[in-house]
Order: sequence, then C-alpha cells, then structure tokens
Amino acid sequence: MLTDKMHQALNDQLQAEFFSAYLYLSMAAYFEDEGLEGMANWMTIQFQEEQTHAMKFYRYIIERGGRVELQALEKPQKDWPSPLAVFEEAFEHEKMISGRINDLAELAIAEKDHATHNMLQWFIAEQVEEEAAVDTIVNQLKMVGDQGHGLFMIDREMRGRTFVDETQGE
Ligand code: OFO
Repeated sequence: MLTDKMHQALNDQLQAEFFSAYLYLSMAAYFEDEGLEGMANWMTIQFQEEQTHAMKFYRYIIERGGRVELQALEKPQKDWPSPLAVFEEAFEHEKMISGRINDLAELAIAEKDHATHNMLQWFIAEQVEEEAAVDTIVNQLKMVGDQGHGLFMIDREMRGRTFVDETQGE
C-alpha cells in the first residue's frame, strides 16, 4: 500500500512524464516545420519513450493498489530560435526530471517504501542515459555552429534512430 504522500508524488510524476512527451512532440513539430527530418524523428521517438515512462508509473500506481489521477497538461512551447536552443532546453528539461526522480527516491526512503525506491532505480539509470544523449547532441550542434553542411550531417544521422520500448523485458 502506498502512503498518501507517495501516492500523490507518483501521480505528479505520471503527469510530468506526459508533459515531457508533449514537450518533445512540440519540438518534433518545430523540426518538421524547419525541414529537419532527422531531428523531428529523434524528438518523435523521444515523445514515444516518454509515454512509456508515464505508463510505467501508471502501471506501478495500480499495481500498488493506488488510484491513477490524470492531471491537466500545460501548453508546451511552440517555437525556438534555433535547433541548438531546442536541444539546450531538452537538456535542461532532463536535468529537471532527474532532480524530480531523485526527490522521489528520497521520499520513498523517508516513507520507508522500499518497493517504490527499488522501482525508481530504473528511472535513475535511465536519466543518466537521457542526459548524456541530449548533452552529446548539444555539443555536436555547438561544434557545427551556423554551418549548414554540419547541421545537415547531424540531421541525417538522427534519421536512423528507432523506437525501442526499454520499459519492457526487465
Ligand atoms: Fe526524459 O525521461 Fe522521462 O521524463
């Protein structure tokens, strides 16, 4: 049984994961509009991944006898000044999510909820990967600067990303 605090915090994180999905879909739409298909593909897969994160919390709340309560999502940003600005924001967003996951893990310890603490270990490891992946792209974009050719190369490489549901098969 989840404590009230843990129950609320997990529902809040479910909303945060869906907002992440929403934000990345908005970023994908921006890239579609800019004609950067690879980056649009990368963000669309990020959108799919975030939904699997949300659903992992959804399933977990139910498994622990809790009640899922979906909350309103705010309107995500629509435009950015450059591809670099998009990925810089994605990086800041992932750091914020890592902070939230760490806070959840601390709450789980405070509430003596070892099962939730254990479940959160998956997210702690995932956040390391997410931050590193976005940071790499930020650095690549900084390296190429305004060079159209470099941007084209990065975009082309990002067309190859495919979706894998990493929450399955644990
Ligand atoms: Fe981007 O990892 Fe979930 O939110």
